[in-house]
Amino acid sequence: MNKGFDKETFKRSVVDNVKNMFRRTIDEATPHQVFQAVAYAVKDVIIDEWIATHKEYEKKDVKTVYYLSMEFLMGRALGNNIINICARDEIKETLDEMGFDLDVIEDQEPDAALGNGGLGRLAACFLDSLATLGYPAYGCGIRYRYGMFKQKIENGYQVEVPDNWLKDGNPFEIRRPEYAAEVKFGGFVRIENQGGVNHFVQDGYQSVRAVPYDLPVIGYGNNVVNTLRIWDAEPINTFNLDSFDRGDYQKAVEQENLAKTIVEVLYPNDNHYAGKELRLKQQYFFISASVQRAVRKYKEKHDDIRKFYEKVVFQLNDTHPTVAIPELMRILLDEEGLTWDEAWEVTTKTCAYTNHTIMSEALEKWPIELFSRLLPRIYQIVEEINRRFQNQIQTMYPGNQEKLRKMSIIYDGQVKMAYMAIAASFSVNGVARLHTEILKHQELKDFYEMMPEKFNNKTNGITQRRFLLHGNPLLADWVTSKIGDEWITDLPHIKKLELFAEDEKCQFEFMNIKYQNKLRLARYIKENNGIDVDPRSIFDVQVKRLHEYKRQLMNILHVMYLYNQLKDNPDMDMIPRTFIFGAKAAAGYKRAKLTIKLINSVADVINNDKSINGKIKVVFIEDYRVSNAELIFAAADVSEQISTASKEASGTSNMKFMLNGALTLGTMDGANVEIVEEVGADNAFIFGMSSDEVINYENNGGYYPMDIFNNDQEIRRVLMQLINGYYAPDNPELFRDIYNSLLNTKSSDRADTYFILKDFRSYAEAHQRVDKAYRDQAWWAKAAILNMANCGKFTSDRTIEEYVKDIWHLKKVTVEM
Ligand code: 4GP
Repeated sequence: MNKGFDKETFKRSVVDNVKNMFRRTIDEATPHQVFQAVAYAVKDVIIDEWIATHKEYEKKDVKTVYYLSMEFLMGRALGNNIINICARDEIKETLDEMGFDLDVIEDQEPDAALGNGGLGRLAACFLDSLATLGYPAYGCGIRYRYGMFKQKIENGYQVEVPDNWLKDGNPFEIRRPEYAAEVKFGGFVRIENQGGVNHFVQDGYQSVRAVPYDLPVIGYGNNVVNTLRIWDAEPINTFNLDSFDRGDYQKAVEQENLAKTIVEVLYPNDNHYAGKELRLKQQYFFISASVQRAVRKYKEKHDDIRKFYEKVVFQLNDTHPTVAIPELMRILLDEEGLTWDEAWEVTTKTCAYTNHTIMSEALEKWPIELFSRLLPRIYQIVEEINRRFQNQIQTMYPGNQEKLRKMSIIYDGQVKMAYMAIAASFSVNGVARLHTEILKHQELKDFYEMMPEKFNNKTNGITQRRFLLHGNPLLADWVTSKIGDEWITDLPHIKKLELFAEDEKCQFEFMNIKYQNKLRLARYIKENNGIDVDPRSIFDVQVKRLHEYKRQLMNILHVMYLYNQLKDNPDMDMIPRTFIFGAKAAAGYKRAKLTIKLINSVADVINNDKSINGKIKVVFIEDYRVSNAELIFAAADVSEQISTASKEASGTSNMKFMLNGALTLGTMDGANVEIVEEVGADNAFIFGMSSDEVINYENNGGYYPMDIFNNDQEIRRVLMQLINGYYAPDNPELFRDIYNSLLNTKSSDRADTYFILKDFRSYAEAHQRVDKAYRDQAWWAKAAILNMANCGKFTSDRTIEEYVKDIWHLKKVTVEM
């Protein structure tokens, strides 16, 4: 209940907005226009709280975290904002009276897809939790003109369509030209001696004007509104005749182009580094603007820049924002006149770094040539950071050349961003217990040995406000009816559901709600895919970015195997299963895209085979994104979390499924380990090699998948179907690359790098356990309720409290209205 909400004011506001913005009466407005009008009306409701929050921050002179991230995968704002101002019922009713359906209006909003996957969505969940807990925070990122591409499936193939999310404007954003900053690229560094002191001046550069747009991040029911600040680029001086006259024509054009291209598009890579010059420009662009602004803001109230870290902490979301380190050094040295030691002390007390992946292809390494050409002054500073860091290594490990070679920030013609992040941060964290242990003892072993005190774990979390309260209203209401609504801001309260796990009536209610949600998803699938799915079948779901290590391939190979069994024995006793996939592949990731084609080809054959009586259906949901994810989690029975053990840093969809009462079918990887610890191995389906086993094989050159091919007829049959045209009659060679990746030892990679065949039998056996378990509906309902009851640990509220306590040291603020 929102006490301040007034129906009549809101109605008037919506009607007036339609008039003022579109010169239409409300009954003439299109659904999209109504969406805009409603969004502006909601903005009216929160604007005073937004102002009040920042007044309070200033009054209290609070310490603030700046969450620096190339990605914020926010999804839609309207529905979430309405939930967080606690006015969902009121606004729904008001709109009903006006003849509009809130769900339809929400559907008009494009997703803000300024992120790829886990890392970007985590940032969005963190912002929600920070505001809800009342901590002073800014998210700082880029206002990409085009976000994550929209995925179309044409003839089974992924086609990327530009995501022009801003084409109708963004009702919630506010442009803040008063905070614009200049960001410089290229040129050279000149040393100017003024009164015996050397000054470093960048000359001959190109520059752009960074202009921030602020988006409100609303805390749940607490009047706190934080800010996500995303930077747009504009030319410094719009292209004009002045510069033409001065003979600067070329430069003026270039600066205009730079401004246009720099924020044009999000790189669509997940767990992978693209190494493109423009990407480094994007990084420095938003970092320089954010750091400059943070310093300026600090100086408005404080005289002593050497105490900057008392009021500011920068959290680096992976290595993408690591140039914040030399950029802060630059400002402190060149603009604030600090000595190196003073500047270093401030910087190393301000910056903290989170690692999100051990995938080696994700490690950012910039060629010196590129880095120094683009950021000449920053490069000088990195060299000095490296020189001093090398000295430190030599002092600790005298004469150990190996250490120097392995740990240098600059080595082999490259700048290694992760090493700089570790050397200069006061905190280095992984995102699940197992992941942090692997960082400490494998990937970053040398660094951990040298600076163990920096390393810590922060197991990821998710916001229950979006992923249960908003995404699954039926189940959310049911939970509240049983245990009250404290879980909304204190998820561990959900433990009380345990009392109901054995209660037959509750089990029945739970299963009925799940069924309603499956119907809702079935309707979505029918509308979007034209496929009929049976809501009484088991909904077995794998939704996440497409990546070899996540092993969607193992999933579809298993579907092929199951289908073979059914073909041989049409009367086979099995509970009908709907295998649901959703995944975008990076635009340049060939094998991932071929895997999407394979899934769709298998779907085509199986879904059209009448002889199996609909016992298996395969659905590839087009354009998996935050908004349809909410429908998918609500409807899932089985959550596929099947990465090769040791490869998935944490995973967060595993937590969203659990929150919605799905059972995990997974490996002991990432946060699955902690999920199983909370809910008990009996209430999950665990299979496959452990991370130790995987790492062992890797250290010893892998294994021989050919042995499996030779000895296991059923697996061989599935693999042969990849190359005999079974699923591609027109082009039997179509899936040859996938076949080769699993078996061919000639290819430069190890065959079956991700141990798909090695884990296959154990995976198939786990699927049998699922089938058997589902037959006992009472058992299943109980296990599902227990999953919900034990997901308290996985709220991002808990994660944020840990960051605050161990790393950020912020104080909670209350905002009275
Ligand atoms: C992801 C990890 O792959 C995932 O396990 C983790 O849950 C998530 O970050 C949030 O920490 N990494 C990326 C990436 O998205 O691009 O490296």
